[in-house]
Amino acid sequence: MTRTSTAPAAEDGPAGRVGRVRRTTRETAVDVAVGLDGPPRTDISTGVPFFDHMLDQLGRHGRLDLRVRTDGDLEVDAHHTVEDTGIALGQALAEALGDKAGIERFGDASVPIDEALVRVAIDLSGRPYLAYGADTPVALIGTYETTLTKHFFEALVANARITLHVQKLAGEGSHHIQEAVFKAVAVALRRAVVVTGSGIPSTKGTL
Ligand SMILES: [Mn+2]
Repeated sequence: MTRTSTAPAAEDGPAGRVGRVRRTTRETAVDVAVGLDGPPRTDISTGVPFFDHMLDQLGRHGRLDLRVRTDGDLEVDAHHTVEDTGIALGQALAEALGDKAGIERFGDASVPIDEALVRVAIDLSGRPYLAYGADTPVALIGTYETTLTKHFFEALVANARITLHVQKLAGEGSHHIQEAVFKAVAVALRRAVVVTGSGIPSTKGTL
């Protein structure tokens, strides 16, 4: 079956450093627009309610202009929808970051939600690497499989070409743990993309 694109994610596109990716396969049609310089707003629709909730947290706490429209084969399960959204968002982030001139490059954040505490460190390094240690006590939140979150970040990291460490330091509630992951990634990313200088922040001269 061929997927048809839904309405474009961004009629009035984001300003400043922006990336937009439209990606259609036999399994999904994804339209992602991301702006690193605001204005902060989110418009998310993937057909997977818990995933929408998490992407909304990513956008809000990252102070991103984030639009996501994914029309996926949910009749199979949410796997392709989550993974392909991660691929497109990673590509859009890479596009928005451009040559990375002047950015802070590194960012970290520790985010608690009640009993849950998650620490995240990011390097906008040009090299994809994910270290993910945030397992959850239960495998399902609603109909969302919590292992999909790691798949999402694998896809995002590979396509944005960033190094991402995610560590759960404490947590009992699976919803809290997963939400703390997305919020911590958001805050760490916000800190890493900030423009504080002018040159490329690498002794190699490129990132
Ligand atoms: Mn929540």
